[in-house]
Amino acid sequence: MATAVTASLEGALREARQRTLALVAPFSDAELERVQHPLMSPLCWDLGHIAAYEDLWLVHRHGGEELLRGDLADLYDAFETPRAVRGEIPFLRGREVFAYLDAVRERALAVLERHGPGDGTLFEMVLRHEAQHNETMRQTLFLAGLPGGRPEPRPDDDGGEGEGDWIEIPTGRFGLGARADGFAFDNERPRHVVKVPAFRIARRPVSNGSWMHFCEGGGYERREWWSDEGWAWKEEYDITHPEGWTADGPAEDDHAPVTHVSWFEADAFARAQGARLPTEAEWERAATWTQEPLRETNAVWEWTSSHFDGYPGFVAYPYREYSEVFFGEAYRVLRGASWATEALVRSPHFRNWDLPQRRQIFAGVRLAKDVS
Ligand code: AVJ
Ligand code: FE
Repeated sequence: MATAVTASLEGALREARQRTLALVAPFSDAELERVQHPLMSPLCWDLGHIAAYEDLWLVHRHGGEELLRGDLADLYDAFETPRAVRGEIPFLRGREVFAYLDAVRERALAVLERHGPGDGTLFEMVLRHEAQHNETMRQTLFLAGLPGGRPEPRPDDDGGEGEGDWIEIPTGRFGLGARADGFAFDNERPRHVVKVPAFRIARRPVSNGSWMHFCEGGGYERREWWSDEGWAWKEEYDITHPEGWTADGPAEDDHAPVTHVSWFEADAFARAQGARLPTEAEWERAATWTQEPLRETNAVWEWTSSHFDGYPGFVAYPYREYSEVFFGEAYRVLRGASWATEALVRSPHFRNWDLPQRRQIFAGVRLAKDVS
């Protein structure tokens, strides 16, 4: 007999799939198979990978059954088959990949009926995985200039009100990370108390208009605003504005948050304003600070100054390759969520990460400052 939990997981799985299918509906098989950008997988690789992940975690690990397509396991494993080679491999194409999605889903629902959801964690993880790949696919659509890669104009647009305002948060201790109950990714735990010195944080993310000023004020030419690594990157690739701008500037409104900037650019911009990027502890303290809420935390991912690392007492779960293999100096943490992030994935505890030169991600900047 289906319990309420089972029924709600079934509904959530159905909705996640409807969103995935709607995202790719406008495209021909050829468009789905093409490598749209060297940094990204063909869209139909993402589709097959979504199915393979669901089969692995729900049917095989949770249900104890054989994989439906064990022969495809390596090909759809992000580590065995890195993005750079995904254009050349014999992944499923055309209607085969949609049939694979359907067949795995049927097996997953049968497992749910037979075994129940367990503590629900693997189902919650698989749901979020599909949603996260929707955002990855939107990054591909953005880079390719295809529909679905840019936000819709916002009806509740407030004209950028409050840009330039700072919120001051006094020195204090707070619990960083997700509580022990409910779903969270391994890297959000354990929750632990940290002391955060007083700081200021901008009420809103930096807008396109402010970034335009930065460009016009020689932002990309003033050596003193850039880190050594950032300057070398900018010179090598001749970067003069955010990804996706034309010679006339941004495609979206002036007061919309600037998007598709690298960590290097975010860091230089902050220095040019006499400010800095927030640490992730500052970001989470501000995002959970009830006295004065941050605005626009769901518009762009926000770069922080923090490297991606495990919290004290970190335990990898359910697999090392979700987070642990990325820990260290190479990656920077982004917080918040973007317009392309499903509600399910949005959380003040969620930690995203990417390399400092990356601009495919829907990333912008929120400034911070010391309290002097
Ligand atoms: C958390 C967004 C960095 O896309 O690499 C997807 C999410 N993990 N499949 C990524 C993820 C495995 C991950 N990010
Ligand atoms: Fe994945």
